[in-house]
Amino acid sequence: MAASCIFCKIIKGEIPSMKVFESEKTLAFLDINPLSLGHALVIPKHHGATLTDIPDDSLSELLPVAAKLARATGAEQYNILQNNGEMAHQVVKHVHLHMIPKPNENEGLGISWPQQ
Ligand code: DGP
Repeated sequence: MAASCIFCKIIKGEIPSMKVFESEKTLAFLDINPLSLGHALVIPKHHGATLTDIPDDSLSELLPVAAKLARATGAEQYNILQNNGEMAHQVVKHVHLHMIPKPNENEGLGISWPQQ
């Protein structure tokens, strides 16, 4: 944990968030500035700024959780994005995957977030 990190504060419950998944090593919550309905962030509870700062056993959970959340939105198409460093447009210096669903044509989404 890093005292000044906004995502560590979310993990600790010091800042409110809309949590959509939690396990021992991973947390997912809705992005405060969503690019689409259901835009979620998947983060390791281990603090680290970029991928190389995170142990493999935490890193390896992130993509399966993002896929699980994508499935839960009902979206047939979605983006998974992950930025490392300011030149790569990373703003929050705690590793996170963006899961950004695209609405299905003429249907929208039928989001049903998974149980923890
Ligand atoms: P990035 O550019 O990849 O570092 O994106 C950081 C994302 O984090 C951005 O889409 C907005 C989101 N974000 C920043 N602060 C908060 C917050 O306090 N709560 C939530 N839910 N999301 C946040």
